[in-house]
Amino acid sequence: MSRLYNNPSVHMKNPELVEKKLKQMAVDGLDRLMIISDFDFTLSRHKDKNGEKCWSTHGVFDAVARVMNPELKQMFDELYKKYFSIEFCPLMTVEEKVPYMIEWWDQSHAHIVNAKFSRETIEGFTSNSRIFLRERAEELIGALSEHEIPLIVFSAGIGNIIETVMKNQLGAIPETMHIISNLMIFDDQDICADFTKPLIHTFNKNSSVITGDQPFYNQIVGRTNVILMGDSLGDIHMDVGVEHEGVALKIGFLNINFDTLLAKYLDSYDIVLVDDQTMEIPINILDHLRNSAFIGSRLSLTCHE
Ligand code: MG7
Ligand code: MG
Repeated sequence: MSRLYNNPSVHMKNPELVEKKLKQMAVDGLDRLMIISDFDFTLSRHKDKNGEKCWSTHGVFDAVARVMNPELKQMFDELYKKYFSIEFCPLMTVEEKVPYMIEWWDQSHAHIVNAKFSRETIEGFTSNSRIFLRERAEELIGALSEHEIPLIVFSAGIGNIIETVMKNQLGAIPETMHIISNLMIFDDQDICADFTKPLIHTFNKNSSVITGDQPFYNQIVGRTNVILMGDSLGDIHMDVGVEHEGVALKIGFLNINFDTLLAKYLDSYDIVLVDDQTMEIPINILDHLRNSAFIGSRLSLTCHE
């Protein structure tokens, strides 16, 4: 098991607690497990192999605007400049950030709707976008599907774009994967005319935005344990309200501002992966849970802090 953690990107505040959670999950077995994951910069890469920044799902519209409507690009840039620093500000509280996030998403979506982009344009730009699944994400998603472990992708990005990326890069979306996100609504001319409500932004990713009867309810009922993955501090409550009374193991990808954010991430996430563009650790954990279903082995961890 030390192999899992003998990795310089892994940081843990409380390795004993991680060990305890893993043990419980191993005892309970894979049929009690589900995964809840963020998409942008969690399932998708933050940087490519050359160290160049990748895009979020909203970033597709920066590219569309750059080509089709430079004035709109200017407006998106101004919004980004103003609000991104608030989203990741280490000094502001979540409560202080929320109204700004609503402003950002509302304005951005209104600009997209006003520009009347077609489905074809959006899908075309998505297929040529710099959104790439993390290294070994395909392998992880394949293993989850093979073991019928539900994967709930919970994103404040744009669900239609996630779907296109998944279809392009995985071939198809497994039956055990479900996307909860902001969706574009197209009119009868296939023009993007609105976004679904309630709006999902960085800091309201919890049961308050999961409305109605979810079609995947049957798949997650009885799944008492959760592995949660995110790259923002707003991702740590994604399991709140999802009925599970067992263990939640939270894995945080810290992509930026390592020095100022690491302490906060260590307080919020069980395992923090610093500047790691791979799904190696989640895969190792899943492998471990699979194997220990037979062995019930004692886990020994070495960590780097
Ligand atoms: N994000 C949120 N919004 C925008 C936008 O209008 N443009 C760009 N380029 N990025 C945006 O998964 C959600 C992530 O997407 C970013 C409205 C935020 O930084 C957020 O973390
Ligand atoms: Mg994210």
